[in-house]
Amino acid sequence: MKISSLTLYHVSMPLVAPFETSFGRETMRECIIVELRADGLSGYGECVASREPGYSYETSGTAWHILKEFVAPLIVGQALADAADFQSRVAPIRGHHFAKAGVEMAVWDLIGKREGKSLKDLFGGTRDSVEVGVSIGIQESASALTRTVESYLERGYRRVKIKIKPGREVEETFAVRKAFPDLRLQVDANSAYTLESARALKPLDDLNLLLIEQPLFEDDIWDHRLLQAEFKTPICLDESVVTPRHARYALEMKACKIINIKPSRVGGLSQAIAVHDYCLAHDTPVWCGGMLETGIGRASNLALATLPGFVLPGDISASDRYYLRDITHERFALNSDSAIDAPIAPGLGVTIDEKALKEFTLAELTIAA
Ligand code: OSB
Ligand code: MG
Repeated sequence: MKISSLTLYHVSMPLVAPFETSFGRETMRECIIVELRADGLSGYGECVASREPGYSYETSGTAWHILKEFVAPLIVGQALADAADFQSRVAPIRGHHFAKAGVEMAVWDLIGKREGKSLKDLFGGTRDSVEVGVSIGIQESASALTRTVESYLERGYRRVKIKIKPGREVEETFAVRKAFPDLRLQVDANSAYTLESARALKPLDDLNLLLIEQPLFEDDIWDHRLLQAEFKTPICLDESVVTPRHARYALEMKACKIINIKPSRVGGLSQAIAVHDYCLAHDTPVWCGGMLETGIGRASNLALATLPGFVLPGDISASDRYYLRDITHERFALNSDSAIDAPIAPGLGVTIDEKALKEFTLAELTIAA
């Protein structure tokens, strides 16, 4: 298919509630929506780079720059065969995985629409719905957190992740565990500890958590290996796994027992599938992480998580957990079994609410052949 144009929409959308992690607090969520046109079709993708470089060095500003100056010239006016072809074209651009992943998603949407197949079918997904949980940000107090957890359990979520940071972990996690002894519970530190300060996490090792996510620095697979040796609870890597190679390093080093897969972090859905395949072949459970996606990225995550290795619930909550108003007409709802149906229509299986997209757009740029 010949790419006739690429359009970028820098959007900012109000979250239903502020989301606080060890790296900051967000009340508005920024991202870049990518639209590719080819052969009379439009394909959409979501680049999850946010306003600040807190989770990753990439921001909506760096992604805009990389997409406009470097990715667009490599693909606009060119014939693209598939995602692998896209990856080989952008290979000379070092890093900037969020930027690349946003465009790769649009390529998959185009391929699916052209072939009349859903992403789930293109990927070879093996289930129609995906078990999901909810990721809860840092709250004002341990009791406020427990009340927030309870409200999500009432809404039907059966797996909860809580965000932690130094000084806001032991009391919080103990309070939630005491209130809900049988809850499938996990914690996420977003790289807030060092090997030394991670000693504070030791009491959590007795709380029967599903996993402890990314306690240490992003570039520190080795120290995670030292930490995992001291914990019976599985360590799960998020930020540290940025390529399929890093998944291999982590498993060979025994730095973790579980991997959180985010297509954005590894540079695209094709790379996410490669990490999945590697983990499946090495008996390592994976689950699909989230970046507070709009309906576009949510559809993509759901399709990915239909693959057989995604055996733990994903951070892919219902649309109403994030946005009162989304930019897709489709909204994703939680089924009674704490699962969400993967889209079945061709491509991502979602349609754009042009009016909402326009209202949330801060800047727009089209690069045409
Ligand atoms: O570390 O998993 C994370 C959101 C933004 C950045 C990083 C993370 C998260 C989440 C939210 O935990 C997951 C979701 O989309 O619900
Ligand atoms: Mg995480």
